[in-house]
Amino acid sequence: MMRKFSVSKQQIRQFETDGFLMVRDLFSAEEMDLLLQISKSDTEKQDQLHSAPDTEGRESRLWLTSEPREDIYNAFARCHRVSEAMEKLLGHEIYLYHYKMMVKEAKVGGRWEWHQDYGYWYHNHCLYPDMGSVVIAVDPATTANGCLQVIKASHRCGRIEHGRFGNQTGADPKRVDLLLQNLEHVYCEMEQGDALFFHANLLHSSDPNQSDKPRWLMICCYNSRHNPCNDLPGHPSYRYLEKWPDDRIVEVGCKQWTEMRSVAED
Ligand SMILES: O=C(O)CCC(=O)C(=O)O
Repeated sequence: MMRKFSVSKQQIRQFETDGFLMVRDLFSAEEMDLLLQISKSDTEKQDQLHSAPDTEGRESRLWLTSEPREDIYNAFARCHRVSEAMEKLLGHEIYLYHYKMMVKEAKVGGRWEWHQDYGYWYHNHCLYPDMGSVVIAVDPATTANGCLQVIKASHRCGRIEHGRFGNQTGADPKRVDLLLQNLEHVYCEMEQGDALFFHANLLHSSDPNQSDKPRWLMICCYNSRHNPCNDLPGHPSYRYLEKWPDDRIVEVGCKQWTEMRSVAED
């Protein structure tokens, strides 16, 4: 059965207070099976994977794009369940900034330093932190395989200084320590199909994957229309977001999966 979701006033208040909102079971098993099968067999995207090694040289890998295409990734990023919820949570008209796959393979997947996404995006000349992301669990994410961690309500502290750690950008560790002494540290364990909406100033990180299970997360990021920024590949300035009906996920996903299989059999 196709899911519907409309964010409630209480959930909007919770997002404003905490800087994040977990929505369990936002996507059905059928939708998640398609995303998992397609993304894990997608040789074109695998070729685009690049690495942002952590300070110990472990592999934190990702592909990232803002390309509008008739594919399952766009169907997730544009579907009403996500795009309308994000618009209500941020309180502004939004557009798709990019979508990406965060790949942490079993045993070798690296850590992500504590950071605010706005710590990165500020340098793209985004004027305001009126931006947000949704994390979609492609694999179950647990403390063992390096689920996302957040510092609750840290989005209200404003932008924190960021520096370089390995090949990553990370928030000032002294300020992170101070925040961890005062605010709640939350491990966001997720089942396949759960979704986590979070604000661009929320501090988040993740541990290396030392388990024998992969941890893939799809993350879709949005900017507000009123927020000017550089027009960069993968980080574009405003372009109208075409929202897709929720049932396009299965429709587009089945078509893409059939095409991928027929190419593989040729
Ligand atoms: O994949 C992860 O664990 C971290 C992702 C992240 O921090 C980000 O995309 O900003």
